[in-house]
Amino acid sequence: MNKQVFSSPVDLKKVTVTDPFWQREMELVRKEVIPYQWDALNDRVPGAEPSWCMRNFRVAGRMMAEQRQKGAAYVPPTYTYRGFQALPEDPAHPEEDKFYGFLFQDTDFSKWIEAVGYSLTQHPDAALEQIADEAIDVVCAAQNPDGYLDTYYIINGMDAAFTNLRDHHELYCLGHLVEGAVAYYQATGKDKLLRAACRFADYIDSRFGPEEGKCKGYPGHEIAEMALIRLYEVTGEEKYLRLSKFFVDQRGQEPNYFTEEDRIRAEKEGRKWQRPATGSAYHQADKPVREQDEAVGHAVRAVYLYSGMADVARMTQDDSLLAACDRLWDNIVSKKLYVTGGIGGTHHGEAFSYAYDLPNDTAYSETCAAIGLAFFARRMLQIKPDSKYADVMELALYNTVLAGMALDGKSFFYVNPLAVVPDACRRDQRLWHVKPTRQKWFGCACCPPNIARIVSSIASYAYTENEDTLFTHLYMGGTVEKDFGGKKLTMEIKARMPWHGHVYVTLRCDAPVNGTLAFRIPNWAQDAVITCGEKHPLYQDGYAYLAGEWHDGDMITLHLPMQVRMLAANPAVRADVDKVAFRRGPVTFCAEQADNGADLHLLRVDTRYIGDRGEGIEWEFDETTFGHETVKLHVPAKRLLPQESSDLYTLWQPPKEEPAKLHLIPYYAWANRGEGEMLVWLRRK
Ligand code: FUB
Ligand code: ZN
Repeated sequence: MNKQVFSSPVDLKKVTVTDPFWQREMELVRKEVIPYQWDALNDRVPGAEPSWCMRNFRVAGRMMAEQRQKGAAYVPPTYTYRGFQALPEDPAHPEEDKFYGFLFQDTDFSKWIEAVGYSLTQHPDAALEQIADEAIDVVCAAQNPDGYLDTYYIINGMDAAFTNLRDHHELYCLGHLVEGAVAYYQATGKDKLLRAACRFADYIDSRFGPEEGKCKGYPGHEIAEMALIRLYEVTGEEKYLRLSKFFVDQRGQEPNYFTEEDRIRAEKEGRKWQRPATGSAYHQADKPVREQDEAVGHAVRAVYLYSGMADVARMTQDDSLLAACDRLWDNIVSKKLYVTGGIGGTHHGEAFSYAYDLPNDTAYSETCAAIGLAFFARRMLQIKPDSKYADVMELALYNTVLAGMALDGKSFFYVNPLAVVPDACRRDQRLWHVKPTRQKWFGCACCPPNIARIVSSIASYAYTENEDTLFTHLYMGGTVEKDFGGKKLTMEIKARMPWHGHVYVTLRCDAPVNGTLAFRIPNWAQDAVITCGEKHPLYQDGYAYLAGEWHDGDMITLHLPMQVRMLAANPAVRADVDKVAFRRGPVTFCAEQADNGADLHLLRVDTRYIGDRGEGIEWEFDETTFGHETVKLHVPAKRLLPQESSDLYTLWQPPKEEPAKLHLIPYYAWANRGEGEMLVWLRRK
């Protein structure tokens, strides 16, 4: 491992994002998603499933106040299990002192406050900050005196805390709380929530660890691993790094913690115990992490774990852990990644399927999983600046992550299929997880707030830095400041990604500055050209390094050609044999009924007229269809004509086809013009 090249995301306060594409997305989060989410957290969205989140914090806060008042006389509740998702018997009259919602409902707040933090960094807003401060007061009032903070157990009975680490998300709640608290602290300098998060982490640290008498368990849903590293980075407290490393190292060791925990619970509950047939693979705990080489189980959990592993590998310079990360990365990218940057082939367990099983219509491809893949990619980039990570990060971001949110920011996809026939989604139980239109909100609202937090912090995926290098991984218009040995250099970037491949960088500094600027050459940009006066770049692992002395007004120009590319999948992907998909730059395209009529399956791409560099495909910039600039493709095709007889089966005859054009739009923009069919992989002639 070469520590010299390690890097960290730039401080969001040192960045501005002004390019039309990302600014539009960030403004949607700021103006639509954050306020809407706040209403959702407070159960004020008519017709939407209540979140119960802030209500649970208030109930727990009342219990804490009662505890303080009664002192030793306070009798805490004895634990009652009320289901993975507790709902009131009469929705109009929830009981005063009960916990409702999914048992990880607290994280709705944590993700909201995290997005608020990032948004405030770019766009100060006193009114929003006041709402956030008041929300933080409510949350902090719910914290146990010992630091514990998960309202599910505080309300339902603390005696059962940590008895079901596998399913009950306590450490997941810790992780999200930490992420939210750090973001809010970094944005505002206010540390009330950060202190609460530290107290919760300290309490967990006092209960978990290698020392005798401490619990040897680890998160059933990962995220604490990477969150604790963030807490370590912001506080400098080594104990958080040690705890994160403990969770990573402990995972999958024998005797298997989750299996034992389940056996003990069964004994207590008087239930007959059977070893789970699937082992602990769903939770990535079937083997110690350093022995894992296949991405398995719940996809969000998996990529959150791998992100934490990458963080620990970097912090402790652990080569064996990094090697495991690399194996898992390669496994995902070479066998389990959708052409849209999504992951998770099956809705059973919201999980990775086996190698090359990437069905299009029954795909799960959860929005959160694509977000987690971007987390993993950014962390690998922090260890090794290799464009192979950034290429996948970019693919996930521009396609599945953005598809998760409607173009007006008011509705969301949880599942991101690559083939949709709306009627089939209603009639066929195998497709019930697939929605042909975005939903207002979800009882299990993991995805929308996750989109809010990644979009509003997009600059921390675009730029990372170390002492002497500023890395640009994604191109977006705006500015970024870098301190090189006490001297400030600002890059002013003009870019119009993902539609235009020209990037213009102007450097600003008061006095000459020495340092290295590294620019990613995307895998889609064949024959990229970089010009920078007399300086010549050195190329390594997909980055162009420009080093030396910089002066005010120096310019760097990147030309990243964006041909339309017609892609085929490895023939081992049964679902995509004899089909093609289209990309231009980092954007994957799809066909929608709105442009092509119904029965998309009758259209075939006529590949005879398409060249290696996309010759034969017409494309145009289009500002009208979606109200912002996009690109449309027009692909030569044939349409199968209806059969004359109504028989189900007839003797085969050469198909009767008429010439047609397939009109394609960016995948992220699908389902914004009403309900209709959609296809990413198209049959080919
Ligand atoms: O379990 C918490 C979140 O809910 C997961 O990350 C999502 O996949 C959804 O199951
Ligand atoms: Zn989700």
